[in-house]
Amino acid sequence: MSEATSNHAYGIGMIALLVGMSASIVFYTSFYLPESLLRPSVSEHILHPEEMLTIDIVEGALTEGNENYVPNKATAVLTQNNHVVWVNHDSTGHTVTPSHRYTDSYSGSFDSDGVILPGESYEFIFTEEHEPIDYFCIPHPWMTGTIGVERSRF
Ligand SMILES: [Cu+2]
Repeated sequence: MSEATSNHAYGIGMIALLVGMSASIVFYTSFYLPESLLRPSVSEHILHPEEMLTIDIVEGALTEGNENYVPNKATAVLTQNNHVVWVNHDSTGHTVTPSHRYTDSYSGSFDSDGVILPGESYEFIFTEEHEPIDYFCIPHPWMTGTIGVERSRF
């Protein structure tokens, strides 16, 4: 009798263990995994490059014919200066708006989303190599610039 009871208890224990394991697998694949796959893993050297690349929106940028985004055709290099900041030194608000929607798989949508007020800035971390992206200012569409992203050669 004792042997039968212990076999029975062992069977229940095994079933409980299997149920627990399958519950963990279901949880892992349906909740944990999709969450962690949402953002790709990006090298720390890309997330924290050596320098930032500053693009100045210069004073007087709103006037057609004046310089606006300086440097106007900029190139960021991954791990070196792919964290880009647009600083508005002008006395009016400006935007940084891509001509064609651009989404970085880590940082999301590239777009200042509304105006950058005087004295304020817009930052974006580019994590992927890309040919020059055209961008402009919504209130002053003659203000245009490009930002390209290259892979480091070292
Ligand atoms: Cu503007």
